[in-house]
Amino acid sequence: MLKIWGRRNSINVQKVLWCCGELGLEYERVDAGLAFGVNDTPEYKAMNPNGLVPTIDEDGFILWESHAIVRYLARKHGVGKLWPGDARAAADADRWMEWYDTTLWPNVRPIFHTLVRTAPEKRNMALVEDHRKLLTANWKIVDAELARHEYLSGDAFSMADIPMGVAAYRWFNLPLERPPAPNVERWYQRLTERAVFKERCMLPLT
Ligand SMILES: N[C@@H](CCC(=O)N[C@@H](CS)C(=O)NCC(=O)O)C(=O)O
Repeated sequence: MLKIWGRRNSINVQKVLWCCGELGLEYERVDAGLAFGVNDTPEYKAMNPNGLVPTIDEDGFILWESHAIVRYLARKHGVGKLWPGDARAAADADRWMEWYDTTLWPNVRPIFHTLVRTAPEKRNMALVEDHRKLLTANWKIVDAELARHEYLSGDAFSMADIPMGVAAYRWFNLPLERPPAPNVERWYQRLTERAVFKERCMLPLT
C-alpha cells in the first residue's frame, strides 16, 4: 500500500493526492508538517533528509520531491493518461512542471507567505506587488499557450496541469488584482469541475 506523509493543506502534498485521485490509487496518508510535526523526527529525516513534505513509501521505495513523485506515479500507472504516451508530448508536459519550479512558484511563494502566514502589521506589501506583477506576466505566457489547446500539454488533462492547477487555485483565491487572462480562467474553471481537485485541493488557504 502506498503511504504518503504530509498535511492536506500543503500545496506539494496536494499535488500528490490529486495525482493519486486521477489515477484511482489508494493510499494511507500520515499527517506531517507544521503543527503536526513528524517531519522533524530522526525517523522521518532518515527517509527525507530535507525534513519537508511530501514523502512516499511504496513497499520500501522511498521518494520525495512532489514533482518526482507525480512523474513516478504517472509513468507507472498513467501512461497515455497523466503521462502522455508520445515522448514529445511527455517532454512538453514535463517542461511545464519544471517551469512551475523555476519560474512560477518563486513568485507565488512570497505572496502566499505574506498574505496567509504573516501578521497584517508585518506584511511587506511592496514585495507582494513586485511578485504580483511578475506573476501576471507568467500567467500571460500560460494564457497564450492555453489559447491553442484545452490543457497545458494538449487537449487532454496531464501531469502538467497538476502543479499549475494548485498554483492557479492560490492565484484565484488570494486577494490580488488579476488582469484578465481568459484562457487561464477557462482552463481553471475546467479544473474546478474535476471531483478530485475539488475535494483534495480546493481547501481553505492556511
Ligand atoms: N520541492 C519540494 C518542496 C517541499 C516543501 O517545501 N514542503 C513544505 C510544505 S508545502 C514543507 O514541508 N514545509 C515544512 C512543513 O510543512 O513543516 C517538493 O516539491 O516536494
